Amino acid sequence: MELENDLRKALDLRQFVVYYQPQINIQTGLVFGVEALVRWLHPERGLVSPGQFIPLAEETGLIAQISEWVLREACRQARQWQVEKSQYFKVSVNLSSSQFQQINLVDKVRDILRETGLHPQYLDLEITESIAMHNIDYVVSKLTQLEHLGVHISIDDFGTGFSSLSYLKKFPIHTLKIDRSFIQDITTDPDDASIVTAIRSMARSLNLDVVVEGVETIEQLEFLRTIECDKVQGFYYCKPVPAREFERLVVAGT
Ligand code: G
Ligand code: G
Ligand code: MN
Ligand code: NA
Repeated sequence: MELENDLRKALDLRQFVVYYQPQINIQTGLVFGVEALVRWLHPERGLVSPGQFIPLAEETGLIAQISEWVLREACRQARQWQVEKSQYFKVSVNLSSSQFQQINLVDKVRDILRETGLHPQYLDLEITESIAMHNIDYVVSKLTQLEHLGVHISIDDFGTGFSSLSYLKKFPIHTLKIDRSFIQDITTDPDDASIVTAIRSMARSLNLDVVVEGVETIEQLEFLRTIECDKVQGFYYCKPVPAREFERLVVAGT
């Protein structure tokens, strides 16, 4: 209850901050994208993870405003890196399930792109399989409208949703983000290795990109290299960091 009251005031008090985690192409060694991950800087509790407050925001209906703020802030920052640093990263923003259900989602995205000056090809929207499975016809129509805007769509946490794979040919999506639970033991568990190899191969024949999440060790990275999973994200390279630190670590070094 107390947390709920605090959450209501958090936007006005500017307590949210977006962290960024680089996505690297291990073939070229270059950063091609960043995932935007929101945090709540609570005055007493410190840094509150979205895993804790997103569900509360969903319950209380505060999610719409918070999500809109994150989307705008991530687009603004990505555009600023282009203008000030000549760095053209694709920025990935997580869509919550209620955000995806919003009837004016497409208009909102269009308005924010216009307002921030970010070209749609640099925005990637991540939806989870469970969102995607909710109402197939609605999802196909929404994603098609977003695709017409020119933004990219990724399926987040891919492989954990128990969903029918038939949606992969119905939906206009570009990227599968393989869930980090498959990567954790990839060098010791032959089943995980097989699953990731199979997803890679399926994605290639469906003409989908793959990003592997949760890469933490050089051994995992070397294995991924052998199965030609070139796009990775994870603590091995960098944890999610504030924009200024991202600039120091990534932009300055490129
Ligand atoms: O970065 P972290 O591990 O704390 O993120 C925890 C979860 O919160 C992840 O599943 C992530 O996708 C989600 N998350 C992070 N930022 C956002 C956001 O802006 N919107 C939504 N809907 N989820 C987010
Ligand atoms: O659900 P989603 O994939 O959006 O969640 C992203 C979350 O994964 C972020 O909260 C981020 O902090 C976390 N994350 C990113 N890289 C790693 C990693 O290498 N290991 C672990 N354990 N978590 C990671
Ligand atoms: Mn994500
Ligand atoms: Na994920």
